[in-house]
Amino acid sequence: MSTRAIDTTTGTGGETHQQVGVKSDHSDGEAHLTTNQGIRVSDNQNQLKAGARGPVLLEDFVLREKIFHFDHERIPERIVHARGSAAHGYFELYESLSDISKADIFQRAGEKTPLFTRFSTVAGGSGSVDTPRDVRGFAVKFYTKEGNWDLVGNNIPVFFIQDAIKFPDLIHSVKMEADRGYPQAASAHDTFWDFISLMPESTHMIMWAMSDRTLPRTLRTMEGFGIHTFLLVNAEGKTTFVKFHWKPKQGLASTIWDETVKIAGADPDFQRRDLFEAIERGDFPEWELGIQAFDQEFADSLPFDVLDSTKIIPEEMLPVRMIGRMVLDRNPDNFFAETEQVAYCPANIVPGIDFSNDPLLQGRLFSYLDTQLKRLGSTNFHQIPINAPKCPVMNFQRDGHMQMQVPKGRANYEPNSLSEAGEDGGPRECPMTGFSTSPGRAEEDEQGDKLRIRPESFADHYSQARMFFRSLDDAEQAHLASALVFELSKVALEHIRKRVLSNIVNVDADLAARVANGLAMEVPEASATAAPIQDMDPSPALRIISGPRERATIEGGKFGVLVADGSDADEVNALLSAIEDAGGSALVIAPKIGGVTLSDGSPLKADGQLAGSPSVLFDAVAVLVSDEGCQTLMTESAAVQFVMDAFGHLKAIAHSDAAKPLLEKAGVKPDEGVVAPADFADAATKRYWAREPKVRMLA
Ligand code: HDE
Repeated sequence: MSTRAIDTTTGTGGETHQQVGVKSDHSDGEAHLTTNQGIRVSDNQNQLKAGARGPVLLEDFVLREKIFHFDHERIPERIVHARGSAAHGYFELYESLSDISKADIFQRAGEKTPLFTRFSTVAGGSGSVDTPRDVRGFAVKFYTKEGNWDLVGNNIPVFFIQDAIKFPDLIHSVKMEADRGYPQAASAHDTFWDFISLMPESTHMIMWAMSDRTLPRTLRTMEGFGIHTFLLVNAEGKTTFVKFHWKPKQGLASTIWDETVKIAGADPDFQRRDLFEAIERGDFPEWELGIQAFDQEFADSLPFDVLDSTKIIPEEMLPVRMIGRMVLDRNPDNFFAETEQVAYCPANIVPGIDFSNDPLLQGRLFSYLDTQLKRLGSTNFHQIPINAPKCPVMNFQRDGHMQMQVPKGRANYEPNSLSEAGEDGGPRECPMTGFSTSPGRAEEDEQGDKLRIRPESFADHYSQARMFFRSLDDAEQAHLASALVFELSKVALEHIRKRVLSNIVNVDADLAARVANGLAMEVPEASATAAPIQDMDPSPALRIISGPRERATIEGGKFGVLVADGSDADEVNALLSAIEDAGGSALVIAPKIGGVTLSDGSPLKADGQLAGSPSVLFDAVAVLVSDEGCQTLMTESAAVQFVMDAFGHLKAIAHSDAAKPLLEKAGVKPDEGVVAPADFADAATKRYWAREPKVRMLA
């Protein structure tokens, strides 16, 4: 056998260097592939061996360095919120808030502050799908002139627990079960519902979690909330309670459960892709930042405690005042360096903002710093570019793993008097402008005996759960009831199902009856309550469907236009233009990715191949086919399913006359959402909820 070496780099070396090379700034201006020590690499295809077929030599530092680095590429994923997507952007203030906060970010109308926002699911691992039924994280890092302010919230305004000490139990119960390692990214299993059934304080959050809120259509069509009550502090030291809200300019939209499940298979990265592509095409998502600001007197007038994170203040009681907007206008350059390494922490606040005594918030203040050390491996994680403040950082904290800074001077302690000797004594405290904790915090009961106790004012676990359920539109109530039936049907232990039902009886007897019926179980006795349940006024602002913020536009949406050879050229081109003119994205779906030949002989390229582009990926669809095209597609189950799902998911469907047989085969019954192509742009702004009882049995 020949032992002659083969040069596999010939002809491909240059390209390979361009693609994978670390750019090095050598004088000839070329991008040369180098080692991490800056040594140019001559061959990136072959190890150094003793003879062409011999063993590898230990002296091959190029190989050793490359494999060593690869072996260590992974870092621990976040214990919660591991799956996330992020973008850069800015916050723009509408009007000065100097009357209530001295925070620099809130002083000058029109001023922009850079930020980085990460959205996430909670329970699944970093490689899990984007669309489980799950709460979404909504974390914003504002790089203010006074340091970083992190508003680390969720897309739901309440939380499962009132006290941080229960968080590890909550998360253990929802994650994969301890012995079997499944299910991944799902709350529909015994341990989660066991824990929930034993924690009646979670009932309000459970109503939200089982509602359409946990099935956001995209990350762009969901709200965000700071959840806890925070404090704003003005220049005179006066404090005001505040709750933060993010309201999407895109409107609120969710998916239908069956659709969500199918999206998970069709495109596990559905929401990540949607956010990235929207920003890539210049369709920058926006949210308004709103506040509910109130004083102690207002807090005292409420029938619940503003320090209890299982409660909201309904917008009808205290309107949300919009104070600025967030625009996400730039995708990360590198997913790991930015989205993965970003380290949020609710303890990152700036002068003019302060914490309340919410026991959930207080517990979080410790957790995040601690977890970053585990995850990022060094106390110097704040020096990673995505975490580094955009204002000067000067102190005497020194050394540690991966120290990137080179502090100068003799003094690394404070106080010191080296400046008196003409040397640089380093930074000093700033009593006037530095962060100082608001002393009164405007709350009573601050001092007292050391107690492990839950205040009486936290005892009402059902009134707001009831208010939330009763505020929803009929269709949303039915989705919620059906979600409970679905989840509890996955709970094998009957005593757990029964205990959940007992808690639900306290929320609403009708809801409990519907869920019990869906499970073929008796409605049990209501569980004991720690406080009387109050009938609060419904809050229509909590609705998605027919609520004040329901999405009603095709702007920023994605629409699938199914074509085949022979589709009418005028009809297709007119529809594609109408969608684009209205600000939507029209995607041509065809049996083959190479495209089709239209009726006038012109070629039309496809954006997606039919089998890989089911209608769940689109906000509405059109089927524009000729008689012949229709006959062909009727023998293709993906085409029938395309239409059947669009109809079942209550989407608008535009169709050519010739497409009728395909629609009939897919079980489409004409209604106001089934339209001629010319009416599509109007029809596709919404879903057709009235169709739902005809296509689905809901609890
Ligand atoms: Fe978190 N949470 N959390 N959390 N949380 C984390 O920090 C924790 C809670 C939230 O995109 C972790 O960096 C405790 C409420 C978001 O990187 C960890 C408690 C809310 C994110 C942690 C809570 C949140 C996290 C895991 C009970 C809504 C993702 C990785 C008191 C207001 C941020 C990390 C991102 C992440 C702890 C409760 C939101 C372990 C102990 C309530 C959006 O530190």
